[in-house]
Amino acid sequence: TLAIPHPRRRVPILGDVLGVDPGTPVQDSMRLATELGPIFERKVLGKRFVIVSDPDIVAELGDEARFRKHLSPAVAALRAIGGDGLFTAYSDEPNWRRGHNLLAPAFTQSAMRRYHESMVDVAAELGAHWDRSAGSPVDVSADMTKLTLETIGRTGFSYSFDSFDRDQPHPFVASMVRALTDAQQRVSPLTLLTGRRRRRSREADAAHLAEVVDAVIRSRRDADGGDAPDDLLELMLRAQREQDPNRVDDLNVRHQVITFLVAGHETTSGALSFALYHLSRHPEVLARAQEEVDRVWGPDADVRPTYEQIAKLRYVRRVLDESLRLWPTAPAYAREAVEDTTLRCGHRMAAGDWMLVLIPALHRHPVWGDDADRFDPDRFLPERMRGRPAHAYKPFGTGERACIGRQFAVHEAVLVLGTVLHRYDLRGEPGYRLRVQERLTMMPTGFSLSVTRRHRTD
Ligand code: MNH
Repeated sequence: TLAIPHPRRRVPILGDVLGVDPGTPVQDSMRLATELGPIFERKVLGKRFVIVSDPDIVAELGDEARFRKHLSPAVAALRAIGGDGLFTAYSDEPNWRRGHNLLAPAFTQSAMRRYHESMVDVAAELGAHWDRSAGSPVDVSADMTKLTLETIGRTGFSYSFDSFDRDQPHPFVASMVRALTDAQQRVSPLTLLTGRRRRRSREADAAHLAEVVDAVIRSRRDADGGDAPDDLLELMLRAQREQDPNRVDDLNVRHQVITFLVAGHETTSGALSFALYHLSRHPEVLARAQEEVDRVWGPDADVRPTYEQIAKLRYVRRVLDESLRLWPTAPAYAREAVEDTTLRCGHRMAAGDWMLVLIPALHRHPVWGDDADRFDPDRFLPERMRGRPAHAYKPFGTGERACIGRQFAVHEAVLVLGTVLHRYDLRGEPGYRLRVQERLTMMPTGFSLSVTRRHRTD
């Protein structure tokens, strides 16, 4: 089989650790991809990672007859909180297909109508919150996290975290961020040494998440069953009551609720934050996007956009797509060979061998042109997309294990960007340089915006 390049300075036993920061495995790998090319390997303490960003290889790995989702070591570590919920289930675990069959109908494009009014309500609460900021800059990632957690809580589980009424984020968020960071760092040689304390805090976080979720479920079970809300939780509880063949047991319901609360807000929050970052850096893009929202939604300062008025924001959608190109907030997914196979490029894989698709590197591959690092929403104009390989853009993963929440995320993100653009002028801090925090997902940090109302209401 072909040799795969690896970092030049390799240390015995530890592996490829020189110049590597346990806090930034993705950004380190992005750098390595530019040095070593679209397929390379990293070894860490005997664990081997083959990291790919070539559109042809990614297309091949998407062949569901030969490959399937692999749980990377970090995702496998997340089973401590997600169990056999949709995201962390092995494809051959029975609860994956049951959960998928049961919940997929709640994520079709037409199902988004059901969530639309709640999404508008939460976006309006963000507006009220920002209006109260009275001239002092707002912490973008923190506020986007409040907003997206609130949205998935209310739409999925008819549960409010009261995110905008708190000075401190809901403790669920702190536990979640620690659990995600811990899962990511568990594969790093520099953090394996901290043993028991780490395990204790990991167990405490898992217990806290389960406790919050069990309270959500209990409050539903205790409620008068007469007019139960039509949401994700109800889908699962109803299937139990009606002995649906796809019903899942109580433990799996808990895993699904944790999964959706985490997967349903953390990545969308990052996507919104990166989009706002780029808008603050590109006044011409900001002006065009504002012009579009004003035209489609009209000038009324307190407009409540309709469901149909969201998908009409074509330019705002391109801003989102382009943000997810440069900073796909779920930056990697793993694929394993179902049987022994040889890639078209000559690499042999035995059954079970796996590769990690490094999405931000794929999204900056030369097929995107020699200005691939530049933010340019018009790359997503239909006529410019035609020339590009279909598998060069994978922010939502691939195949049957691709993101179930894609339409949800896009509807929510376009709605929120539209609301923010319609309501405010945005100004970033001139000296800010983008810093990206990694916790399995990607999130800008230290990024604040000054927001001022555009349309006077008084
Ligand atoms: Mn989402 C899977 C990215 C929003 C729920 N999501 C995935 C995968 C990617 C992804 C990539 C595939 C991971 C893998 O192959 O290992 N998701 C995103 C991004 C956003 C996003 C970039 C926002 C932007 N995801 C959402 C939202 C929800 C959600 C919103 C729920 C409301 N995602 C999931 C679930 C899975 C998933 C559940 C696992 C699906 C499965 O394996 O069946």
